[in-house]
Amino acid sequence: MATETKNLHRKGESFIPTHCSYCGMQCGMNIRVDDATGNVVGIEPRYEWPVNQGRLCPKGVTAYQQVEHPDRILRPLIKRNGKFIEASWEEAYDLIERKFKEIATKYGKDALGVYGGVSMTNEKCYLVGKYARVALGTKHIDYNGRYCMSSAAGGFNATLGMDRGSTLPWPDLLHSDCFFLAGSNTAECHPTSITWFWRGRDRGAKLIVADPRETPTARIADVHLDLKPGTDSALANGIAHILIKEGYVDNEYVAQRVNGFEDLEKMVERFTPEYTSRLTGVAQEKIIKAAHMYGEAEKSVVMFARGVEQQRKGVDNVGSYTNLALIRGQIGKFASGVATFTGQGNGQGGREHGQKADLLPGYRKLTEPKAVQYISQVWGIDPAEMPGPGVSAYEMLDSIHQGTVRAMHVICSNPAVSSPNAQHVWKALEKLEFLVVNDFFLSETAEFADVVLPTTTWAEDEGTTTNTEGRVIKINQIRKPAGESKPDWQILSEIAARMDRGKHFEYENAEQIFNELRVASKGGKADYYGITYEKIEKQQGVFWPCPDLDHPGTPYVYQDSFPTPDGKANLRVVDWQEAGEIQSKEFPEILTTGRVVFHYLSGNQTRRIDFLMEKCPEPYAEMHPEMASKYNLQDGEEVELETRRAKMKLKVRLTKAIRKDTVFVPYHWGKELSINQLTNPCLDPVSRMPEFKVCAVRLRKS
Ligand SMILES: Nc1nc2c(c(=O)[nH]1)N[C@H]1C(S)=C(S)[C@@H](COP(=O)(O)OP(=O)(O)OC[C@H]3O[C@@H](n4cnc5c(=O)[nH]c(N)nc54)[C@H](O)[C@@H]3O)O[C@H]1N2
Ligand SMILES: Nc1nc2c(c(=O)[nH]1)N[C@H]1C(S)=C(S)[C@@H](COP(=O)(O)OP(=O)(O)OC[C@H]3O[C@@H](n4cnc5c(=O)[nH]c(N)nc54)[C@H](O)[C@@H]3O)O[C@H]1N2
Ligand code: SF4
Ligand SMILES: [Mo]
Repeated sequence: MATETKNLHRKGESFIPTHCSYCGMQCGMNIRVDDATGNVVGIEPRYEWPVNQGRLCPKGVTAYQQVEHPDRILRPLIKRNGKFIEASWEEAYDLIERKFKEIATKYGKDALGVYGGVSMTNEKCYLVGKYARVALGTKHIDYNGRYCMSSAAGGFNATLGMDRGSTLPWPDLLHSDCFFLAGSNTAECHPTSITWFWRGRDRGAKLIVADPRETPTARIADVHLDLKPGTDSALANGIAHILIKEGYVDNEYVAQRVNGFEDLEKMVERFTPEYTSRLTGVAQEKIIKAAHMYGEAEKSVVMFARGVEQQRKGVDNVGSYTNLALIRGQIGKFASGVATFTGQGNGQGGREHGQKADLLPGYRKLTEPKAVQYISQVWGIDPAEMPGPGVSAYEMLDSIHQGTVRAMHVICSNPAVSSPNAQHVWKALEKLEFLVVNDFFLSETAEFADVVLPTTTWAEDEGTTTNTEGRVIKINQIRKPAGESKPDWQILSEIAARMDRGKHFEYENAEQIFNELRVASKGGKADYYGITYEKIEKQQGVFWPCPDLDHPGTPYVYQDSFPTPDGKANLRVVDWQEAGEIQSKEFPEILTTGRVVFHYLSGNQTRRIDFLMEKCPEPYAEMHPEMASKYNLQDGEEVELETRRAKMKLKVRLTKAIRKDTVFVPYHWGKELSINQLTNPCLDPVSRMPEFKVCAVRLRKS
């Protein structure tokens, strides 16, 4: 446990420093604990923490209310005759052992699937990968980050040679001259970041926002590029065209550090402002103004999020925007570069250490024999036993329909709400012969389960996460686990023992797992070997890569070269392509989905917090009054939205802050309120990211 400090404001209380349970900002906060009961009673921001400097958002200030919440699952649940009955851990484990062994014997080990998540610490995420491959022996493992960071990962790997979400530490933003934000609603989704832009603007920095909606983020922009959903690579190519034509290219940087400039120059030749405007729907003057603003800035940062990534061409979009920073010579320098906003709390670390279908710890590839050899030795198994690469999250759920995966263990995710084409996914979950879910609140996915295992919340265990900057930080244990709940690492280790693999999972605490992870990541791209719990505490976090104990960590990556075979970055030269589904006579409008400030992801955590539900109780269809009048709809009336997959009813919310051809619906609700019933499971060919951000929809007054 971390050092406690007495709360000077309230007698009988202590403060324990930790970080928020929600987004990738991982804001620093102190949890208030009642000394007499040991219960969590409140939260206060940490002023000394460099990323949020005393600020928290509405989710952050209420995060503590999860810990003592009456909805917590306190004992294992087993479904009998369609109803959950409380059971002992032994009973639950007996059943899991019997079913997993039966199914593996009958259909092979690959019939077992593991579906992980990155609201967990690095220690737990690492162990989920090891559990799938060593305890269950299956190749079928993937995780919810597939729907989140996979296109950023694919784009950065291809252009920069490595997948670290940010090339610079956040406090640098204070010194940047221009921010180019694409598909990020920072004000609602990474609220404590927006102040970095406000403070920048106070000293004259410019803000450019590319978003089909005039979000609270776009409202403060110097230029708002209100593009049609699905046209990002066209917009980025159009900006590159102007930068090249008007002499904004850093020729020296490009000559020394970048491949593919001539090809890019040739390809973007046709992306004149006129052509770009026609494709994207953004006025030519705005495109030109944005290009000049970005081109003239000495220190600029291109930043993006799911708006550009959750598309069939998410990887291309990431590459096309990264091109801008590369031709301007911005990457690897102070207060400039490129960054994607990490979504979930440990969206960065959780994708580095082997939860992904094709990756082993430290970003090692399962397809590389040397990597398999090394990790097998760390895990104490024969390399021949290591399962090969599996398939992506949506494909794994889909494969249940083919009988490929027959049992599944979902750990820290709610795919019944978060997956595209949700009704198809519900049928798959129903079809499973056996489903185990680890969660602390009964989720829509857990309702399909045969066994639900109660886990601890983030406040009841310790470990590390890696924030949006790439800074590895420490989550501290605040109180003892509620009821009979256990940390995920302990549950997985105990099931491993039941699967006769206990000797590979002998851990007494999270730190032992971290020490194994350090060794497993050693020599990989995401090298954590030099990071220890003490060092994190001493240095306010440690940026990876950190290859040895004397190494201070790496706040700035790519200062001298890129981790590619020739040390140079590769421009992504891609023409623009249509979205997977485009408007037609039958489905004439565009549907896009995303978030609101008051809810988090599938909503399983935030729909239980009174304050947040009062602020935003249900989903709605946000549209322009001109679109509404076409369908004779008024504010507050019910509209039926229908896509090729399903239809549902929602209340209309009118706003002029959205394109006239686009409907926006937040996705934080399940069952009949789930907009994912309508979304398109069309996948990016590289990242296997579904196209949550664009599909064709029709409206009917209901
Ligand atoms: N309040 C809140 N905060 C969160 C979360 C949450 O659920 N709630 N979740 C966290 C997680 S896991 C994530 S991944 C992040 C997500 O953070 P963001 O990516 O910022 O959030 P989204 O609302 O998904 O999408 C951002 C914007 O993309 C725009 N957009 C839609 N289509 C397009 C397009 O084709 N091109 C462009 N350029 N923009 C488009 C939308 O209008 C939206 O404003 O937030 C994190 N923070
Ligand atoms: N239409 C549409 N769909 C989307 C998106 C979109 O923009 N539009 N965005 C996608 C994105 S970016 C994301 S990240 C996904 C998220 O999708 P999900 O992963 O399904 O969403 P969460 O609500 O985070 O689910 C996490 C679950 O784990 C539980 N949990 C939290 N911490 C722990 C823990 O430590 N251990 C265990 N065992 N359980 C824990 C929570 O209670 C919750 O039930 O949704 C995706 N789906
Ligand atoms: S910005 Fe993210 S990390 Fe910070 S308080 Fe809000 S949800 Fe938590
Ligand atoms: Mo996400």
